[in-house]
Amino acid sequence: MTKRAPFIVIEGLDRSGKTTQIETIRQRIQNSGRDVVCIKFPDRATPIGQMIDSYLRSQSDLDDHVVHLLFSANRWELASTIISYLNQGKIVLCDRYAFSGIAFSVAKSLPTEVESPPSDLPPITLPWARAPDASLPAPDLTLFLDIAPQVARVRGGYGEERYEKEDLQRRVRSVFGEIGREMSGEDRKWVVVDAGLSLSAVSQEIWGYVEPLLDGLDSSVGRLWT
Ligand code: 2DT
Repeated sequence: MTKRAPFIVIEGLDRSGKTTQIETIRQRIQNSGRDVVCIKFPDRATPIGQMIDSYLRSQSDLDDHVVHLLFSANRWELASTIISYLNQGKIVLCDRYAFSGIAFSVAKSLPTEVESPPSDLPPITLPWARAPDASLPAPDLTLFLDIAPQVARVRGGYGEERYEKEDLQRRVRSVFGEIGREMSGEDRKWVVVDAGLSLSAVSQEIWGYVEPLLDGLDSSVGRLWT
């Protein structure tokens, strides 16, 4: 059996330098002579992605459960494409995945400093949030670019979209921490990178995790949460 390519996910907080690091990894992979495809979630180009985009830009309002399921559906739209890239030997480099889905949805349900209006619907818990993504293609490596909100603030603060608020980002970071603790049992598949370091130090560290995967894997693509 010929080897298949690795599926690599980059997760990170706002202002963690995720976009820059992805571009650096893409170039280094390409320079090494391998095929690489970059994808990003949410994929705002599909019909479901357009609903998500409109929500994120506060042009529409949706219940948190509904939004969560849309983000998950948006990944399922691309699931078979991801598997086929990997089986064709194309390395898939993915900006955000199911872990962002869980972190943001659960974080929204955590208590806030400002009292929010009571809801008739239950809060979003980790098990509930994980369920719709079960059996999606599992990454072979997830790099979580961690940055403290106060360092992010020094880097220029947050943007205009719905989730780009320091209080929410703080809660998102704490849920990512919880996900990381659960995932750390899985051998080297979840790695926390200190994104507060210099760009070159961060990219060197990332490359140390990516390089060993470049020659491909014998195993077939895994499935999330199994
Ligand atoms: P970008 O700024 O990276 O475009 O993300 N998000 C993302 C979720 O709430 N759930 C998800 O499943 C995913 C993939 C993170 C836009 C925002 O969407 C959030 C930030």
